[in-house]
Amino acid sequence: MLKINDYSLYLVISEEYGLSRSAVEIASLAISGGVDIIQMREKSKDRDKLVKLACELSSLCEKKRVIFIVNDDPLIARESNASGVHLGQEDTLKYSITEARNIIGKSKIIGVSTHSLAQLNRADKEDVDYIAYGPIFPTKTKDYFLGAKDIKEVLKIAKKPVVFIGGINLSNLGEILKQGAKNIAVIRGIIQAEDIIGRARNFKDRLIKEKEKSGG
Ligand code: TZP
Ligand code: MG
Repeated sequence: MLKINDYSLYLVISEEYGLSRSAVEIASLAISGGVDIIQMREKSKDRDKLVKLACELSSLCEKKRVIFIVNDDPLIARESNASGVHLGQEDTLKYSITEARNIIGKSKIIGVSTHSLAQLNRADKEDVDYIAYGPIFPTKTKDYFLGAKDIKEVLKIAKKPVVFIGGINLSNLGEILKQGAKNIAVIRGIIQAEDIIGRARNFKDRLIKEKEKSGG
């Protein structure tokens, strides 16, 4: 089973923000640039289209040994043989973590979104494999942001890998790495780059440098 290592670059793909490039094209370029994890996050496609796209992305990622995560729906994750599923707080009202685990199986990855220290604390005690925390910086996807001030506290609390998300770009990345962040997730910072390969590589190079600094 693929697992989430420290200093992972996690790309969340929403085709609608991809400047007319398809999700598969974005994924393929980003993989060439070195992303470690890809999530399909599509909010306006019907189920058939989601399953078809998930299957395409899943086989591409499997070939390239990249982790593939389906957002929102453990059944689609299972149907597409994804590496795992990512659940938002509201998704866990539909599928508890236990139900999601029963659907996708023990060897798969479950990630959960958290937006406060209280949610993070709760998620850390559940049967999840990683925790997303954010939005850290202003982002068009959410109407609020948490700031970088609690990153150290988050990392002190969490025993699971934490992926920081929200408005992360090459200019503010240093600020969160300085506080100890190891994994980052990005949407627009990568998928809206003209040169997706180059941009993913820039992010990944910074993470590799940080890993080397930490002695890993
Ligand atoms: N959850 C918290 S922030 C966010 C999600 C899905 C969106 C991140 O997008 P971007 O473009 O990297 O700010
Ligand atoms: Mg969701």
